[in-house]
Formats: sequence, C-alpha cells, structure tokens
Amino acid sequence: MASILVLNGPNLDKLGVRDPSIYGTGSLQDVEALCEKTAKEVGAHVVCRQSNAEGTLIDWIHEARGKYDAIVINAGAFSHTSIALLDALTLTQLPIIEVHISNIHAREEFRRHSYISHAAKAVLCGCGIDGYAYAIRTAAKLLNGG
Ligand code: CA2
Repeated sequence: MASILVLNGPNLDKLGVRDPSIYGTGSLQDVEALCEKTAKEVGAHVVCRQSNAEGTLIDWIHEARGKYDAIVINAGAFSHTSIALLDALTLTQLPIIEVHISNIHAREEFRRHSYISHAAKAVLCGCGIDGYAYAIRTAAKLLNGG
C-alpha cells in the first residue's frame, strides 16, 4: 500500500480561524480528515503533520526517505522563502506534490514564486482545501505508474 506524508507549514494550524474569504472555513482538522478519506478511497495510507518551524519540517522531510512513497506539502509562506526546504525535498528523491489553498498567482507579487515548485511533480493551487484531495489522487496515480 502506498504511503504518503502530508506536511503543512506555518500558520496552517490557524485555518478556519480567520480570513475565510482567502482560505475558506475548513480547519486543519478538516484538511487532515479529507486527506485520510481520500487516501482510503485510493487505497493509500497517509500520515499528516503540521509545524510552524522550518527545521522541524526539514527533519520530517529527511526522515521521509525510505519510509514514505510520496510527499504532499503545503509549506505555507516558507514556499516563497526557503531554499533549505527545496533542498530537503529534492534530497528525498520522492515524488512531491505541492498544494496551496489559495491561488498564489492572483495574490501579492511575493506569493507568486514558490521554491518548492522546483521539486514538485505537480502543483495544485486555488482549489481550496479540495486541492489536498486532488494532490493525494495525483500522488496515488503517479505511484501506480501514472
Ligand atoms: O494558499 C496557501 O495555501 C498558502 O500556502 C497559505 C499560507 C500563505 O502564506 C501562502 O502564501 C499561501 C498561509 C497559511 C495560513 O495563514 C492563515 C492566515 C490567516 C488565517 C488562517 C490562516
């Protein structure tokens, strides 16, 4: 059974608390429940983790090699700043699917570039939290030979 690590970065633990016009009303718990439901539907196993700390995310990415078959990641604002996260993702040699709840290309200039995209097989953005379900389906399809 394919095993997928779902990582959420800074401030995503506050989803549903503020700014529903940008991020919708779903909470991080809703995101994780959706990931688990979708994984069941495609016959995969998911582990969901969230951290506000760049180093913690990097450690989890390092540990993912040999333990998971793919990574789904919404690195939050670190997407726009962190070459270190990009390097860690590249080092895993795992398929990476990047998710953003909002359409980062329709927002401020500084959100329009993501370092993570350089390592990503696919990028989902602007689909709300459904983007996580699409990302898990995409990962499962890739792992089953495309
Ligand atoms: O659209 C996305 O998923 C983002 O990755 C979300 C990040 C943002 O920095 C990225 O540019 C795009 C923000 C995470 C959540 O921030 C919140 C802010 C207010 C209320 C709740 C969450």
